[in-house]
Amino acid sequence: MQLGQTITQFIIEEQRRTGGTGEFTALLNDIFTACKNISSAVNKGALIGVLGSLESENVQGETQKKLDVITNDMMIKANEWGGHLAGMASEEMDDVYPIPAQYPRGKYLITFDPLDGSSNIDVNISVGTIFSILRCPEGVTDPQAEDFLQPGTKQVCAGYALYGPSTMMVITTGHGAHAFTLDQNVGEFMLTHPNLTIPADTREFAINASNERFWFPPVKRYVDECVAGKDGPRGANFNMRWVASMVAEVHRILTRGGVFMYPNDSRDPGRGGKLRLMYEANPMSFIVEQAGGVSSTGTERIMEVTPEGLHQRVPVILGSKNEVERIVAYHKEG
Ligand code: P6P
Repeated sequence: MQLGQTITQFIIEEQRRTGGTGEFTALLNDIFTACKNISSAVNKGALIGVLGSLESENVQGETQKKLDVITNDMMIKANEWGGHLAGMASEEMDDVYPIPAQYPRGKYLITFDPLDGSSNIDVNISVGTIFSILRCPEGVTDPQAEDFLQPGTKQVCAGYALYGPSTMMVITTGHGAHAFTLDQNVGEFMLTHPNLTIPADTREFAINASNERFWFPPVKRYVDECVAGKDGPRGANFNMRWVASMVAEVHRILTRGGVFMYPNDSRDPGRGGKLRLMYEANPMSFIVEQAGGVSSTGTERIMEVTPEGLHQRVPVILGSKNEVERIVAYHKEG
């Protein structure tokens, strides 16, 4: 591992260390290519007429942005032909995407959110692509939804691309979390932030405060104590952030610490919050844990949740270890 090395060199060194066949490396390279293409489209925005919304809704019932569909297609086109995947699943597709018959199939599955935070795209705020790689179950050549329903602990890789002032790629394969910055002139991600580490303590939290009237007591207690500042029970002042783009929030937390919360609330307790387990919560949890953080639903480790559906939602409380553990303790107290 060497500052300034390319992401391809980094993953090949990883392959040599783990005795890989090269199939995983090739899959990752196809994903990186897709994200570079998405970065280019997002960066051009209005110049190429990709902003704005469509008439359509996705399976979540959310109005689709043009770029939601365009970036989903980019992920499909970059990854369907390589022969490394047996199937794909996306926030933007109701069901599993089978690898077309003209292409060979491989031993991996991918779930992804092609453009997380896309409600921000028309106002030029950072968005991102989140992905998670699982092994296809032994002997399965035509994977169905249930073959994807593996707990987060089964992920072999998780990552996100952040399309911000810089385009960055953050990945983990279970040996730490590492960040790479896209050199637009060279067209390569270069290692700039090896071994990301989330400080165990923080004075910064992220939550959509407009939902306060719906929060359950443990979350309300935590936020009230933070807002009470140095004269309150925490004896310290806190800062709040809310970008409405999970990738941007998680990247900030990986960089300087913090807590991100999208909890379950009284609007629809059975729904389990807003964020999706398979292609938002699990990949981000893998990365956060590999950086020394904690990621919980409030009552259980997110990566140990047994999935029940491709688009299942879970409450998400992740970030600085000591703060997330405090919120989990408040959930235990009720
Ligand atoms: P709200 C984006 O739509 C997203 O899925 C996450 O990236 C983000 O953290 C959250 O939803 C924002 O939700 O309710 O504040 O718009």
